Amino acid sequence: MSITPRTSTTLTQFLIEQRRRFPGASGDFNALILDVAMACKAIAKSVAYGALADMLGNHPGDGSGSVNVQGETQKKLDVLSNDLFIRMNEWGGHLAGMASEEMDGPYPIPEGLQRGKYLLVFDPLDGSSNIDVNVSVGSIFSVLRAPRAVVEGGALTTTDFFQSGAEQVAAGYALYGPTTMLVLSVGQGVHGFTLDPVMGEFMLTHADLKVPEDTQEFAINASNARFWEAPVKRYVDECLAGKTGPRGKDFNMRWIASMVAEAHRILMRGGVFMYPRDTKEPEKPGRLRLLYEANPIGFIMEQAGGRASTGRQAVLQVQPTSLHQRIGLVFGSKNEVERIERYHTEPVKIENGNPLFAERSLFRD
Ligand code: AFP
Repeated sequence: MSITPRTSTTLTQFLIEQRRRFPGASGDFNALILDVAMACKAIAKSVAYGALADMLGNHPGDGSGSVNVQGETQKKLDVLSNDLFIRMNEWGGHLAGMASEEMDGPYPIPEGLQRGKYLLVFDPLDGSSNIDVNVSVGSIFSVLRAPRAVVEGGALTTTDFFQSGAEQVAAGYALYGPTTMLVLSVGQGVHGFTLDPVMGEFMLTHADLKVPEDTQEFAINASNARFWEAPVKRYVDECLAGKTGPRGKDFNMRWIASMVAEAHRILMRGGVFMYPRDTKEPEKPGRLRLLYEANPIGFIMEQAGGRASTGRQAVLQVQPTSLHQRIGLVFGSKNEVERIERYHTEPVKIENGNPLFAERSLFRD
């Protein structure tokens, strides 16, 4: 269904129009998305106040630091954003539980509050290493259906969240950049809303976003080059070789270290993002987390005509096995992602005992 952009359409109006497709719908889902949007507005406000509201730096701010389940130092805004997501979403009666990058285990809806039929999974502040340098950060979220037993009062368990990305009911992100935007898919394309800071409303400004199939822009943290697997080295080498290489065209490179900002750039003008599986920490099969980073961004990309992959399979088909599972991730313009997948299936040529692509790598000494 194509939606004509009207900058007078609010997120609420958009959701009501979408709901008309399901005459029997209770309205719970719309109310949930509006609660998520409210959490994002509150986070946007804290991000915007920055040092004025003592929002920069590490949590708890007394120098002792706090560390999340991933072993990462938490910023004050990581902790605040997580609290805002919980507070704004636990009371509405639409959720049976939540899980977040910043919490070790699942968060059940407290006794005395009504339970609902959805689960919410989120990274409350992605790219938070960028906060102190005033570069864009964002929140990423994924909505799943809760198992019936949990909706009916059974205990919430970690395995309730082990649903493949293809099972997501909705996914989206908020980007706290020069403007605050909410980008959302409820499984009918991808739509972008810009926060009108005076009205406090998200307005539909980017209807039916599509990722161009081809691109000349790629994003990867090149400091990891020595840990890349051969197919990734090959792909990057070919991009760097530009017009004189096998691709016959020049490429440009970007790295923000805030995946949500990279995803947004790719939605706007195409590109490919890679944080592939590598050999840097062999016990970790990638840097990014499946349930609250790869799956929601993968859903958005696929809904916008792009592709998201581990390099070996569509990311949305991966069966999760743990809450904070990490995974290699490649997403963006379809033809480029498919090319990278193809390189993963082609046999690596060996010359003098070394993989050919590693030997030719422009990142090698
Ligand atoms: P933080 O939220 O801890 O800053 O991590 C951001 C992130 O998960 C993702 O948004 C970036 O693409 C990636 O990590 C950056 O990782 P490098 O620091 O290794 O480039």
